[in-house]
Amino acid sequence: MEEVKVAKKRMLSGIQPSGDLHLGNYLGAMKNWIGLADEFDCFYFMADMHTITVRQNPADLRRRTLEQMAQYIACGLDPEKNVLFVQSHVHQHAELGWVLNCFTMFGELSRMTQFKDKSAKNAENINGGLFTYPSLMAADILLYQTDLIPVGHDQKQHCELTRDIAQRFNGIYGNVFKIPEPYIPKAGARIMSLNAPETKMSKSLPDGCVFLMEKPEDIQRKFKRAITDSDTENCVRFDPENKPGVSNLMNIYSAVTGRSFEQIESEFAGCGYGAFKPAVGEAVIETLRPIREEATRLLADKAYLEGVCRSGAEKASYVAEKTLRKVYKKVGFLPR
Ligand code: ATP
Ligand code: LTN
Repeated sequence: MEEVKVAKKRMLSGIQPSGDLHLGNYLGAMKNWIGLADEFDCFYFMADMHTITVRQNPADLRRRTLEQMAQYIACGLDPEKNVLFVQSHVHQHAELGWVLNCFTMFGELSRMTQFKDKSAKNAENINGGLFTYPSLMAADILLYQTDLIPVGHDQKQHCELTRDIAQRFNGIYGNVFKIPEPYIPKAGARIMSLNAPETKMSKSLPDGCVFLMEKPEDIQRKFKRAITDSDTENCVRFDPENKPGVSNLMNIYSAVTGRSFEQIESEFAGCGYGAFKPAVGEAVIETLRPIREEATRLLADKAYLEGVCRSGAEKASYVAEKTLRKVYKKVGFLPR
């Protein structure tokens, strides 16, 4: 019998090269990008255009963009099987971003929590790009007719706005964009800071943040110092409301070992926090070790990484151009 070929669903995601990649990025987003290339058509990029919504040192931004590419590959993204590219290398993002700006409402953008958080943190530079960031993110996604967006929980609101923009556009012009869905992991979607478990792990709080390229002894020190809860129970039990510190460590341990919370509770029954914290540190170190080693090796070969960027941009551009042409025609731009 003849086999019927079903088109693969498309996955797309990006991370801003605004700082070094950390465990939150890895467990919330990247871990769900890996090993899917046989089942999905995968596109992953460095969101450098989003990064300049906050002022950057140009040399650092260039260096981090290439380092991030090395870390994507080191995590297991084979550039032969996944399209890996730099956002600013594919001009269609900026072009569709402009068009979608004209289909995104001021009120919608005003409600975005990331905008509110970032404008509170950068009160001296609340620029237009920071405000319209979600229209560019919608363009990133919709250009590729994406089905699934593997991201951490904090990006859910942006993904929902992307769907609204796509539906609005399709409602006027017909079926131009595929309506995408966020793909958020069960364990790891919201990793909290090790020393402030009420706030998300973020590079802007480096003491409570574990970086992918960090030395094992530094990682272990951060886990040993992780804030556990001030209850007298001293017992490893999942209870995010009353025990946010321990629950966050359990979430991390579950995400890196694949064990359930019940399994973790029985593994550490009667052990107390003193034994649990270094065990989580050790499990994280062993997860990150091969990534760090491979990324270091790749970074020594700049020409290879630049070649990956070039061929990724070509493949991405080919797909993006098809959507952009269609959009330009629909909105009434005169063909060149
Ligand atoms: P910032 O520190 O500026 O808030 P960030 O570290 O959150 O930035 P992003 O580029 O905004 O980095 O996020 C990249 C991806 O990592 C997104 O999919 C996001 O949801 C995910 N992510 C970031 N932090 C966490 C976290 N603490 N837990 C789970 N996922 C996270
Ligand atoms: N907004 C995201 C980064 C990002 C993204 C995207 C993620 C930009 N464009 C498209 C998924 C799909 C962030 O700040 N984490």
